[in-house]
Amino acid sequence: MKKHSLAFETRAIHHGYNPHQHHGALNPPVHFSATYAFETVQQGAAAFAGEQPHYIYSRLGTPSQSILEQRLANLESAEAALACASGMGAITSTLWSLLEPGDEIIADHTLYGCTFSYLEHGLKKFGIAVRYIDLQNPHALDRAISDKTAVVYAETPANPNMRLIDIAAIAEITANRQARLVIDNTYCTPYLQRPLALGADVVVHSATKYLGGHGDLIAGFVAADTETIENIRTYGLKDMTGAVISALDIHLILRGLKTLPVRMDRHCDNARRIAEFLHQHPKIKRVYYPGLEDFPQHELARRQMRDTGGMLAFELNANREQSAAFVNAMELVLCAVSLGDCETLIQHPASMTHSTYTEEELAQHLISPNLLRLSAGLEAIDDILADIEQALEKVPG
Ligand code: 3LM
Repeated sequence: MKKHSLAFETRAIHHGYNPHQHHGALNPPVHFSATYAFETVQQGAAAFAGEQPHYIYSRLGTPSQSILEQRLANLESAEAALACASGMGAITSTLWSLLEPGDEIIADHTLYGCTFSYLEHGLKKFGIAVRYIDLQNPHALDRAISDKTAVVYAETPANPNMRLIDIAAIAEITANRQARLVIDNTYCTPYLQRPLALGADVVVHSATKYLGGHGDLIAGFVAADTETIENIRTYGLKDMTGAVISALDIHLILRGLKTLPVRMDRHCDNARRIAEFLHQHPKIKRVYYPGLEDFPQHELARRQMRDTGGMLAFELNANREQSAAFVNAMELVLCAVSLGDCETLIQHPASMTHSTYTEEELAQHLISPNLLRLSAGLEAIDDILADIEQALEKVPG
């Protein structure tokens, strides 16, 4: 059977692993070993010099990590991938590798709270200029980009307000420049969206979310061409961040990937039903979900994503305290940060995931202080809707 003809669902289960080369074990072996023995000093020296392939030390990779990385690269349509200890480990290892003092990074207005904090309080401190623009409008990038711009960075959909970026349109602009386009694909996973195929140069992920899928690990990865990945591995990760993925988490992500397509379909269906329910409810002011017909970028979502995702955001016709009371009234739905878990989770970005922004910065970065964010879980939809309905009944008005 030709490998390239296999569907995503099949590759998520099989790619890069042959049980018959491992005693028939259905699941890849996990190597709980920090270091790897050489037969001779000469062999060790050749491995360190990169002249002879040999695992050296787990900060540089392990055999089980290689299987995971081959699978992730394949699913993201990338040449190579690097697994990391967290999404922030992937983002920081990548950007420390791509940027030099004096460079500029242009980022979209809306970023996950810790990514914003890393740019604002990390990169800036080390002589890198950080500029935020509205990447929903490619012309704005055309005007802003210069020879100093080394990286253009965006999430799509953006966390938490669901703004979409037209990856192909932005990539057309960066392709004619020095700048590398880095896309955080956490919200979509490669099952729903493949930024590299649309022209992006690098993809970063929090694997803590849908890829692991069960809220029991912290991990991340980056995917790109082989040269870029090896630079991030041997410089950004090895020397700058040390954000090494653990052996157990490698196993858990390989396990999570097998059910990713099945789970994503259900996450998408549940999110769509919740968005439609909230959309028609008189106590709801606005719903942000790309699958709604009146979502401003509904057409772009249809073009760029296989389905419209498991995340949504909304505002109540209520003030901040009343919105908090609504969340507190939930019984089944849990008030927690993170996303992509089996459990439906709700949280208040301004005081939780995006509390790294000041009140002024929230406004500048288009994040409403009353916004609530919901990660649709895998429970029966009627149970989720019943819980939301009973909590809404407790909101005055
Ligand atoms: C959250 N997000 O609840 P880790 N990129 C995106 C993310 O959403 C995240 C990361 C990177 C959340 C975490 S907030 C205290 C909890 C789009 C994480 C970072 O390092 O694996 O957490 O990924 O929105």
